[in-house]
Amino acid sequence: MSRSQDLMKAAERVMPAGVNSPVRAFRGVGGQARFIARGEGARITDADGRTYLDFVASWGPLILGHAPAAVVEAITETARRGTSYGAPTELEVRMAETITAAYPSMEMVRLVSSGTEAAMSAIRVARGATGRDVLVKFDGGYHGHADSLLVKAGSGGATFGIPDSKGVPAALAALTVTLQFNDIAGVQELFRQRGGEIAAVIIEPVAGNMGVVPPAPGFLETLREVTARHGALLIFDEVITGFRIAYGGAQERYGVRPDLTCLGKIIGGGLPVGAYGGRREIMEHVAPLGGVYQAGTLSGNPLAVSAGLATLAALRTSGVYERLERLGAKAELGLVEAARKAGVALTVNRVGSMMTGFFCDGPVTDWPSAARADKQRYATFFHAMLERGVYLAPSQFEAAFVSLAHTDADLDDAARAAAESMAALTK
Ligand code: KE4
Repeated sequence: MSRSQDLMKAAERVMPAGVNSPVRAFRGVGGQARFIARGEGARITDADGRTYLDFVASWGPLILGHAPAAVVEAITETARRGTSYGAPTELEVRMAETITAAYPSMEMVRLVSSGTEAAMSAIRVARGATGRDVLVKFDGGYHGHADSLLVKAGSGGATFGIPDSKGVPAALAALTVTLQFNDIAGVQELFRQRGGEIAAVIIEPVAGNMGVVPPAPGFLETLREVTARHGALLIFDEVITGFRIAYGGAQERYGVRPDLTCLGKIIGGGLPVGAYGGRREIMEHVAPLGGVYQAGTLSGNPLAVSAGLATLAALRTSGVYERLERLGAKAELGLVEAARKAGVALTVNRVGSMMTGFFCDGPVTDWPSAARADKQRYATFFHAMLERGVYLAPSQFEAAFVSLAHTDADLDDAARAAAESMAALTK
């Protein structure tokens, strides 16, 4: 019996499936979830002392890798002065100034403690500011687990085939309309029919929760034009893409300016931070300025903000995004070559340092095409890589992340493991 197995037996007695977030339980790929004891740079070590090259990066936050010295130092220094006050601190001002400087569309921002809170709050502000109720999202899009967003949701919703969660009142779910990602005609038709009812469209500008799916040329621009024309707000959920695919996120990379933006993950550097923000006249609806209520005991927590500020400072070093692009391209090539040599059907979608290899033929441009991927084959590949010391997301419908801690030698090792694992698929 391994230590992870022992721990999972104890965990299952006191936590649902022994985990605090569903995807960690390995139910999407089967087998024994690894309990992780420590992380260092590009690697994690499990409770049995086995070390893995990590491409999950805590689902995106760890763009610098595990336990970077600057982040550990920032947390330690801040903790020595106290951990939380429930009162404003200078650190929050610096974080808000850093975010609004990097995201010109965010004239004002509110810090919260998770991406879920950011998306939930952004929707409430959009409904409060427009006086409308209908929300539009995309099949396979995941924006956290707020009720209105657990409709045709991606990530765990897609992995476990529960895109529409139990416990969400039908009356509330009916206010969420879903479209297919990249379906420009579908967006135009819906707005032709119901434009006046729609408070907001929320989108991951690069989808990361059906696996990685980039926006088709013109898709984001059309969303921007159609929502503006009908008085609906455009919300970019950049919880994954923010500070990941460019310092200024997807809105910098694609040059499309949303009305509201959600951030998370990287801005906390591995500690709990989320944020939402946008044009001043929209954010002035937020309490205590306006009538849209949102609050949080640990919002803007000094420790978490310190970790985030240290992370964002490191991302302002010149050459960082060129390195992430080069490493991402190298990782993609390793995967593509491994599949080609083994004669395995694989479609790799990549934007910068986030990518997904779908085990299917043909392009993956939306949820229906992503859902064609062979989940069993992904699970077999996942375990073959795990045995070879490479830790991928335990779900076909998630992103793999390269960090600044990954080296060329690490990616050569990962490519070798992929070549062996792909070959094993066809034996
Ligand atoms: P959190 O509440 O998990 O911090 O953020 C929710 C969220 C919002 N928006 C996007 C685009 C997201 O990807 C997420 C969370 N992502 C998942 C994995 N893709 C977190 C991992 C998990 O659920 O355990």
